[in-house]
Amino acid sequence: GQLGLDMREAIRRGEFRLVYQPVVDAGTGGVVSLEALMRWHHPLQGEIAPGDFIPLAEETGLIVPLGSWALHEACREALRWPPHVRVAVNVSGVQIRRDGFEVAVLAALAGSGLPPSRLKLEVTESVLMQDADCVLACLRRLRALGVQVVLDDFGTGYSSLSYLRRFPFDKIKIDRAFIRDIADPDAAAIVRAVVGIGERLGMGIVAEGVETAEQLDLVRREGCTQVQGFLFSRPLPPDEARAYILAAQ
Ligand code: G
Ligand code: G
Ligand code: MN
Ligand code: NA
Repeated sequence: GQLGLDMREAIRRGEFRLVYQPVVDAGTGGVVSLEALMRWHHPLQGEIAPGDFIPLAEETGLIVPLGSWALHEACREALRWPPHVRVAVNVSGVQIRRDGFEVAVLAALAGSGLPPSRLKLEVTESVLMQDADCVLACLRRLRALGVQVVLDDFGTGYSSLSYLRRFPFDKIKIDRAFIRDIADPDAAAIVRAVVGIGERLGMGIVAEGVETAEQLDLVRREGCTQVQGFLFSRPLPPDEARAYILAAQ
């Protein structure tokens, strides 16, 4: 379709931007990292959300250059933040299964000068489902360099627990559907169980989609270690994100 054709040109014209959403320590309230989220500023259609162009980019293969661009851009931006603050980049399955993914990550780090320990990669379990051996080996090598690997959208797939055994994730991000419903004792019980699994496996738990003070109180009580959501901030353009970090210190 037209959007797919537009996308190739759009990369070249710089129509893609990253916005950054803070992730906060559940205990101290300090900013620990920011998640980079892609936006497309289309000249005619205005801002297009990733849900509408990432699947297309995956079909056309453009997710590979687009994903490399995002890695470079996010690493470059993170260098402007205090050194304890990490940047998280979402990685698509198509992108990670292609040869050259590891090289692209290393190039983004080397090109920006960002230490590997300041980069987090967010992957969903679907990333690990096909060609899993090669993907896992690559993620293990990156992790050995200090790059953190986060399991995103946890609880939405159908075989999550087996992946927890196959890869030493640094963190598990509980899908926001569970946080939305956390006032419901059943949803809270699931969050508590995931926190327990995380503790036994040495993986911290991030609660995403925290929108209210009540939800924050409940995810804290259930033992989530980090929180993210509109209660703290929407995803912000680079300058506003930097100001947020500095103001929160
Ligand atoms: O920001 P928003 O809620 O619209 O993001 C919707 C989805 O798009 C999320 O699941 C997010 O992981 C995905 N997404 C956002 N930015 C990127 C990106 O840079 N790469 C990939 N692969 N996915 C992204
Ligand atoms: O799938 P992934 O976790 O990468 O998606 C992140 C998406 O979640 C972003 O598009 C972001 O805009 C969205 N998001 C972040 N915080 C909140 C929130 O508090 N409520 C809702 N509804 N969406 C959120
Ligand atoms: Mn994510
Ligand atoms: Na998520």
